[in-house]
Amino acid sequence: MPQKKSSEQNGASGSIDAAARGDAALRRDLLREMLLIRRFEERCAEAYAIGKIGGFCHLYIGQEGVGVGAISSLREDDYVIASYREHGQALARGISPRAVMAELFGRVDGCSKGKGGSMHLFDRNVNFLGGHGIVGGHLPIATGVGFAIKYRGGDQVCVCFFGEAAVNNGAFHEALNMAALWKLPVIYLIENNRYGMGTALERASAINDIAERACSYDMPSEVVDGQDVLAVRAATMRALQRARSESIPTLLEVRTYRFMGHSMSDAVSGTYRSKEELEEHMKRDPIVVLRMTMEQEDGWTDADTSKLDEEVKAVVQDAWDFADASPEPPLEALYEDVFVDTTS
Ligand SMILES: Cc1ncc(C[n+]2csc(CCOP(=O)(O)OP(=O)(O)O)c2C)c(N)n1
Repeated sequence: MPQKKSSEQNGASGSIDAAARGDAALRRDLLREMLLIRRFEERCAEAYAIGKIGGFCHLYIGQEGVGVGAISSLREDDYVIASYREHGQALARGISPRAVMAELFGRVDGCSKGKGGSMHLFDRNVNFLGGHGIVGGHLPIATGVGFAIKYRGGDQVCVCFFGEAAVNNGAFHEALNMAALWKLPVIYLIENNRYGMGTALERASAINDIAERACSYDMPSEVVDGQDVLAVRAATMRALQRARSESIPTLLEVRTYRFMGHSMSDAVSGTYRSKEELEEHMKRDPIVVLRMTMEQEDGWTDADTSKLDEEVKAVVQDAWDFADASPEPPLEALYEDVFVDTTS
């Protein structure tokens, strides 16, 4: 969905919670975005099964409220950087469904010219800085982006998405320590979906309330309900305000759940979590949670949902057709974009 221009954002100085909840039109936009991601990814699973998508592919289904909630509160000139589970964030940031699907199909019209694939979506036109496959590898990059913003005297913010398993990686400590020490405008947003592949958080982390890790860096933090897109928006807006006005970083622990397997190569529930646990979490589908609010507050109906659903399905079909018609990159493209000469 379109992000706000800086002038609009500066004018919104009222209560953050009220701004986060928005009006019926905003809530409809948020629902549309989450539905688009859901339908898009369902088609990704289908495309993977018939060999149109190859390599790794990690679906975001169940976590849509996190990316949509956080990104909807950003300005166009802010930055987003993400891990490999980033299809939803890329779409929410405004990379077109056509360019994302073509990238997944490995085609020349993809946002990374068909050479990145699922884990390496990238588009500098919307300040979407990837798509990174190394767990925690992009956290120092986010800190570097924060440094660049401050060095240039800007008031943009960099939002960095990563999974909870990344907090046990040395890069997490180094990146957050430096951001706190140098007061950099970065929001480190943990998507705590409770599992790193098949390993539960409790089996890998000495601290289970991950937000507490912010104490080590004297950094503000917040625990957020990731299944409530409006709560994610509100928490992100609070962090944005701190980052823009005081250049203070924030650690957000957003608690969510993935409804699918870790990637397309493992079963939905596997042996590491029970069917009952999965079913319990699926009761708090972020799309249903927002829809219920809209039914109560906006007079939203099932017919409205069906109409929106048909609309986004058509967008996804168009993306599929576009991707399918796009050619594969030529062999010579292997040697392009490998090295950028910044000296000339
Ligand atoms: C440095 C590094 N170690 C191991 C891996 C293999 N690996 C890929 S995904 C993953 C789990 C990461 O879980 P989390 O960070 O919680 O993100 P989620 O998959 O839940 O979104 C691991 C260990 C990797 N990609 N990079």
